[in-house]
Amino acid sequence: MALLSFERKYRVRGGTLVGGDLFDYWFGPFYVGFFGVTGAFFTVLGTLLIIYGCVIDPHRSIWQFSIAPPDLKYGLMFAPLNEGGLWQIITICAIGSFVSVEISRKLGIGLHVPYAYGMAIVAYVTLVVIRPLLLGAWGHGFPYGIFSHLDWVSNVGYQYLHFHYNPAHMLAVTFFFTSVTNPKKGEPVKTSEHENVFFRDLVGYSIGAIGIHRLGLFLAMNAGLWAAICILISGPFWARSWVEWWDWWLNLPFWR
Ligand code: 07D
Repeated sequence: MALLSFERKYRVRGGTLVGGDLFDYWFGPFYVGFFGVTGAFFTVLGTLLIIYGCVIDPHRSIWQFSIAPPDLKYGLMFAPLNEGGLWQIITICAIGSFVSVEISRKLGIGLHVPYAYGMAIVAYVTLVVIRPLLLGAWGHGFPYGIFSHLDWVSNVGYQYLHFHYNPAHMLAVTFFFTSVTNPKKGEPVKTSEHENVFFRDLVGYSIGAIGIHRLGLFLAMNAGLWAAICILISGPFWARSWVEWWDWWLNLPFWR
């Protein structure tokens, strides 16, 4: 029995990417599909390994649990399980489960949904795969822990003296803040019509009901994209302080 009346329209055969009819069925409210099977496999294995990592962690507080990547000495090799190997397998499971998604094709909804979702995955993969690969060691990935990943962000930030001067970080932060609905204290969150009117008054152009959503998607996707770029360039393409990067401005010929 469909949960909602319109599910009858969507719960139809076909539209699968891999596996044809084999996994083309629903488990309660969840669509299974080939990627449902791979998704369940990686999620269960990854979660069990995270629990195992917490059990063998000498800390006994959820804030302090941490599963660290291998030491830099292991470079791009596999590390022993209790010396970062666990982090490596959890990373494989995380990526395996994050990419196990095909619901848009199945339901016939727009590909903007997976593109938007994909941007968060791009940021994560940049942090734990692409940047470590470019720097030559898995040890450049961030540790999986609540405080430990915050320490990593702080440490990596200060390696470049002042991360606020990273131009791509500036763009990412601006895009993040522009895509947040943040009414004044005591005021209710408004409808998208409010944003539409705001932009009409600001730039003299009414973008329209669909347009305001397209703008929102553009802002949100760029937030993730520039976040990925800001960390990708830190190290592989710029190894000095981000404050120094701005020297090009001081060196422009017309100041001389
Ligand atoms: C990366 C996450 C996607 C999530 C996924 C799901 C699980 C489940 C799984 C165990 C993109 C994950 C799944 C958790 C369990 C497992 C595997 C989304 C992602 C796929 N910064 N900064 C950002 C601001 C400063 C620094 C991004 C603001 C300082 C560094 C964003 C400020 C210094 C890095 C941002 C500020 C510094 C960042 C993060 C203010 C420190 C990054 C959002 C107001 C001294 C990171 C791609 C993001 C980055 C990043 C915002 C300050 C350093 C733009 C607002 C000055 C080193 N900062 N920052 O990326 O770019 O979302 O990541 O001061 O690496 Mg910053």
